[in-house]
Amino acid sequence: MPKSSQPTPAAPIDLILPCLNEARALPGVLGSLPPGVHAIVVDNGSTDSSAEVARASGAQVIVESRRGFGAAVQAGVMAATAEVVAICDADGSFDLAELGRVSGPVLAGEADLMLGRRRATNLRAWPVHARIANRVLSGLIRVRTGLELHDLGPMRAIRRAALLDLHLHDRRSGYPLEMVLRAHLAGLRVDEVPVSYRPRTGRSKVTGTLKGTLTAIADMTRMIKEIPS
Ligand SMILES: Nc1nc2c(ncn2[C@@H]2O[C@H](COP(=O)(O)OP(=O)(O)OP(=O)(O)O)[C@@H](O)[C@H]2O)c(=O)[nH]1
Ligand SMILES: [Mg+2]
Repeated sequence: MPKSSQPTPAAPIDLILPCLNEARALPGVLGSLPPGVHAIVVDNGSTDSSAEVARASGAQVIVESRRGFGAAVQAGVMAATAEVVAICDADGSFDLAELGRVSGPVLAGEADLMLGRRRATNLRAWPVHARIANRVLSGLIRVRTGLELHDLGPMRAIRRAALLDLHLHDRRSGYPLEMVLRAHLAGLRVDEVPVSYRPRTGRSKVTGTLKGTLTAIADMTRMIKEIPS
């Protein structure tokens, strides 16, 4: 058979799923993995059966005892081996059938850091205060960087080596913002593509709670001040 007619191997992507008590959501999330995507669930101290459910659904499970979104994602990055890593919440709020929109341009070398710009599928998906906070933050990022970003969404893709080279140090909810600002500073091509945002499965921990929202705002504000333009 001529070389060109051989089937192309599935694109090797490690999908990092930070997870804190998402046992209810995981079967749906892991049941919708696109072909060629290996799931790494990072159990961040869950007290429910997240780890068992994730294993039973075929995912690789690693444990990060240090609490925080950034700590969980970074542990997943360290455990990953694929050239391209994708990141996604484990709460069922994203449709993994759309992951290729985000990872495709990175695999094709057309973007270095691709973000999924969230488009709420209904009003319950994204509380108004979180939407407003996100819009203000995106505006600050546009002014600061000139990047045409409209969301700081958690569904992302980047080459693993490029992410490690950014030496991110936030381990809480400033991590996604630090990634964008440092990627821009490093000269990486940062872009966004629309993805659906659905109501999460299970109880809200961040955007639906006052403590979670305030912590996220504090972490992001610190990050904006800390990183040079
Ligand atoms: N909040 C929080 N989430 C974590 C942590 N570690 C891992 N996660 C996971 O990170 C992802 C994002 O957290 P979410 O709680 O969905 O945050 P959010 O989408 O801003 O807000 P809600 O969905 O309303 O809770 C989920 O998959 C969590 O399970 C942590 O320390 N705190
Ligand atoms: Mg969520």
